[in-house]
Amino acid sequence: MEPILERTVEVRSHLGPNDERTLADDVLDGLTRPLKELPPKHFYDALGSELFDAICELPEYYQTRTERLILERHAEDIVARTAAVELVELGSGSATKTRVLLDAMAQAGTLARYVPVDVSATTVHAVADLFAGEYPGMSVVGLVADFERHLAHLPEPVGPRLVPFLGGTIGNFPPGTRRRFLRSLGKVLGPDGYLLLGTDLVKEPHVIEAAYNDSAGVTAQFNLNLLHVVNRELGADFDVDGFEHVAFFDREREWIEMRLRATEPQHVRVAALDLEVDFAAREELRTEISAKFTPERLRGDLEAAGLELVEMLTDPDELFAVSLARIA
Ligand code: SAH
Ligand code: AVI
Repeated sequence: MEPILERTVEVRSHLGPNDERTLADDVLDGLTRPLKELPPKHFYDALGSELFDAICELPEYYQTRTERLILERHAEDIVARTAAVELVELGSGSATKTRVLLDAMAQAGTLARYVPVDVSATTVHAVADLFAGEYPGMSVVGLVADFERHLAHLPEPVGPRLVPFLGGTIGNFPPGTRRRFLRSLGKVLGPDGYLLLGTDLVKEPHVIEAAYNDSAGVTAQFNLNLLHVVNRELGADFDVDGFEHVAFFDREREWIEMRLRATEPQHVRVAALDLEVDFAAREELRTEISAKFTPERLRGDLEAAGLELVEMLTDPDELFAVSLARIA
């Protein structure tokens, strides 16, 4: 007789209908500063998540295919070394590369549970439904949550944990916050867990800049979508056509900056905040930094966060790295 496999699928939301993912606070703080700025987590409404998936397919955006290649080469070893029975994935998005890890765990017979965590409700629901159907015997607990605020709501471990944080998303934190965030992962990992961290590597600036200035203009749409999000969620009246996409590599800080530049002076009202904001002609709003790593930068960040670099895996062209780390 076939064994009866117990599996459950559940999605828990820690972002209520009126929780604009801290958007109101971030807009108030960010648009009243001398250098205007908004954090990148607000890109990811349903359209923003779709646009990010389209970016991952672009010829210029080498990150996704390279990270997948590294995972394909090493998934079996990673699973054997970590003895993981569950994946707790931060910023999972549509989790296409995660399948490589889930397949390796299923093959090893250790796969018990998948916990995708993302601010994008649409992607968490879609991934939970899709993966539950594809991996019989695996439980799924999806968390619609902000990984900067809601890590305490993760379910108790069911055994050794692997925590993938892929795509280079760690590079989207400013340096101080990045180390603080990595430190907060210690509790999530526990004594026998491992972090699996994807980082984009420092390389020729023109290669990096091309990845954020693609010829099809998808990254520009992704960047500009942030203004649509603020218009819709906070009743703002940004004239989106009056802004242009800017992305450049800061060689000193070794990070990409994405900005939105007002082509002409623009007065914006944010109704929900009773806020009026002026943009001068050519004034810029910073929307994202995307830090690129050297092995030293990576080791330094991990050490400062109380983590130990166990192994750094890279591709033959050293474009991207996937690293295993655990509590020091
Ligand atoms: N891991 C996927 C997606 C990377 S895109 C990949 O490698 O392709 C970054 C993802 O992180 C998006 O899905 C976005 O919604 C999510 N994200 C960004 N900031 C977040 C936050 N503060 N909390 C939870 N998820 C966040
Ligand atoms: C999610 N994150 C790692 C992407 C990056 O490359 O920094 C987001 C992105 N921004 C523009 N293109 C892609």
